[in-house]
Amino acid sequence: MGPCRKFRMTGLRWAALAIVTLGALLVHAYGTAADFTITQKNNTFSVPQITIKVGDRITFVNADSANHHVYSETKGSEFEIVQRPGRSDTVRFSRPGSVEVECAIHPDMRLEVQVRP
Ligand SMILES: [Cu+2]
Repeated sequence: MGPCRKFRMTGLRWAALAIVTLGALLVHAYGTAADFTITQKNNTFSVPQITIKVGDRITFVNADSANHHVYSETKGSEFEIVQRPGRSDTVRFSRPGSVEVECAIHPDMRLEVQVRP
C-alpha cells in the first residue's frame, strides 16, 4: 500500500500541476483579448485604419440616422452586418492579416483592420 499510495499522490500532483498550467495557458491565449469600438457617423468610420491582435473584438456602432451594412469579403475574415440606426454589433477577428471593411450602402466608407498574430 505504501509505495503504491505514494505513486498515486505524485500522479495527482502532476495532474493538478498540469491543470493549473493548462489554465494559465488558456488565460494567456484567450483572456487577453481586447475590445475596440468603431463608430459610424456621417457615413464615415471613426478611424480609417486600426491595428488589433488575433482574438480581439471590434464593436461597430451605427451613430447615424440611416442604415449601414458593414461587411468584409477578406478571405477567412468574412462577415456581414446590416445595422439600423443606434445598433451595435461585435465582430471577433481570429485570423492575422489585413481585413478590408466596407459598407454596402455607402461605397466611400472604408476601414482597414490590421490583425497582428
Ligand atoms: Cu453605410
